[in-house]
Amino acid sequence: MSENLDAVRLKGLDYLKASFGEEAVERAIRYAGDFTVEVPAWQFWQGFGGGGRFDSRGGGGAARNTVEIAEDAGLVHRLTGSTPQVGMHVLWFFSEDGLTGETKIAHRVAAEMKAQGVSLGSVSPTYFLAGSGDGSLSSQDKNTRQRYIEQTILAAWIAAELGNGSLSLWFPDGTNYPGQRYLQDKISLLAKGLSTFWERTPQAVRAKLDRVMVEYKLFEPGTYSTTVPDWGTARELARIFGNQGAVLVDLGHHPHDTNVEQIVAGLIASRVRGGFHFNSRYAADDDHSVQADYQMSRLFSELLKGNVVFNPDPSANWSFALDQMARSEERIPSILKSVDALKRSIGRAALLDSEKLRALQSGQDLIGANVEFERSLLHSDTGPLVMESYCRKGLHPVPLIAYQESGYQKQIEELRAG
Ligand code: PSV
Repeated sequence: MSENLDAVRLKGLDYLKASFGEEAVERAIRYAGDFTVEVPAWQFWQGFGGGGRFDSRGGGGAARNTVEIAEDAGLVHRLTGSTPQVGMHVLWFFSEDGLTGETKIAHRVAAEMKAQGVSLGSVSPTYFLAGSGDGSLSSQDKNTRQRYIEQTILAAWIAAELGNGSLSLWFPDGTNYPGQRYLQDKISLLAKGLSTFWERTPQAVRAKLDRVMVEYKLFEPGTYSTTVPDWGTARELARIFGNQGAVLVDLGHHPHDTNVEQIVAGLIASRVRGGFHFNSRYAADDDHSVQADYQMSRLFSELLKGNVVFNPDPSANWSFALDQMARSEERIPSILKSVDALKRSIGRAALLDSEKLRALQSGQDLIGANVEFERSLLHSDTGPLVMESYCRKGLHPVPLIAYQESGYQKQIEELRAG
């Protein structure tokens, strides 16, 4: 098998060099190798149902607790060398009762991650568990709002002290029927709650935070209205946090066929800081693994063009995380597949001959520009250069195969059964 892989890698690289030139291929190998992405703790975990949301077929061996999540995340990072951080939800992973987060538990989980060679990444306060039926920060109940403000302050502290400095906010706030609530009340309360959170967060914590990301979602769980439905609303709310405010783009939160790269391009051009939750929206949400499709390459093309991936100034870079949770599949292969898809996509974007494209654009050669764009972003097979990027790190050229050959899946299925 590995001899065959070597042949595929080497012949594939020859083909790519002949098509795009040595320099472009080297750049693409470097970008594919250097690209890192945060993995979501919840993907490894058995506690949360998702994937065609409520599907529970298959996918044995899910982690039962944070120690096992750390083991799985550590393994994924050892196989890929590209997933050093793990995204966390306070009320899922740092709480006994799902209502209050505890710093003691956060410290313990951070140590569990460290023991496996990974660390805490972005932190989400978790606004969608018990008691948020009428919303979180937009609830009519003062105590509920208060509880979630406290929760957000705590999440900020954890993100600043134990995580990567990114606070990630997604609100399940919305309504099921017209008239259920005044929509203006909901958005005003939510904005007020965020302002109060920010005012009350100690300056030392605020200073250590890199960014506060506001995520939007067109639908769900509210079936009639969603309080933060689009990037514009998220942008307005992010202003509360000044230079630290950012918009989080989650691919699964748009209608099918939305031109998400147009949204991303607009945010970058307006110098709005950003973050990404990668997934595919086949489930009309964030449940499925990333697809290395044309759109994913186009997104990376905008990100590279905007210099928000490998910018030497880290604050200029967007933050990149996977957000997937499908119960119907084996968890670790699903993550490995996503990492591979992202690397293939950034590789395609890196192959683009931007000078040639510019010349075609200047000459208003619409079809010529489109053909040139598609040559790298749609038609190229970047698998061989992704393999090469792994080989250069001393890793197996295909982490998914290394995983399948390791016997780990069988081991966790037996060990964690029941
Ligand atoms: C909401 O659907 C979401 O996309 C948010 O990012 C949450 O943090 C994540 O999924 C997990 O439910």
